[in-house]
Amino acid sequence: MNILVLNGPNLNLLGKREPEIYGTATLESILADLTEYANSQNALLLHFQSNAEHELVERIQSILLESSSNGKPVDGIIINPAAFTHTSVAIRDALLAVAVPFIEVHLSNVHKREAFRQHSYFSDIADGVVVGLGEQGYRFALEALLHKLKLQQS
Ligand code: CA2
Repeated sequence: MNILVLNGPNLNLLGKREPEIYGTATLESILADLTEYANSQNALLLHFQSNAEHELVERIQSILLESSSNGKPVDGIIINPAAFTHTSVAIRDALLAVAVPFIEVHLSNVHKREAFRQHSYFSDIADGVVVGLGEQGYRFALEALLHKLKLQQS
């Protein structure tokens, strides 16, 4: 099983700025934990972070090409679209087009923050949403996604 983790703009700064909001873990340490857990479950973790909306759209679209060639198919997606959560119809449309199950993750509790963070272009089409649990949220999302995919396979 191949799981793609997608992270949006500024998440490359995790652990380096604003630890009071986003925690002290770096993106590298979060990915190391996810990779270890994925491997223990015989799954492969793929990761892509970008500050550019079109690059995220292109990475999602590339799943269609990978599935029809001999590339690695993606079975599930964990996405923290970051600021694009609140703005991106383009990333929403790309996820709808590939139709791969996905879980939306937010480190902070967006519902406790500014009003503009309380609308997501993803939550109504996601298989699940994890909000406000910091770095652990990615791990919970991975466990839930693998569980769901295994149930679908059996
Ligand atoms: O809570 C989340 O995970 C967010 O997706 C993070 C986004 C924010 O725009 C969303 O409303 C909620 C911001 C990511 C910025 O990441 C940084 C990490 C470290 C230092 C500065 C920014």
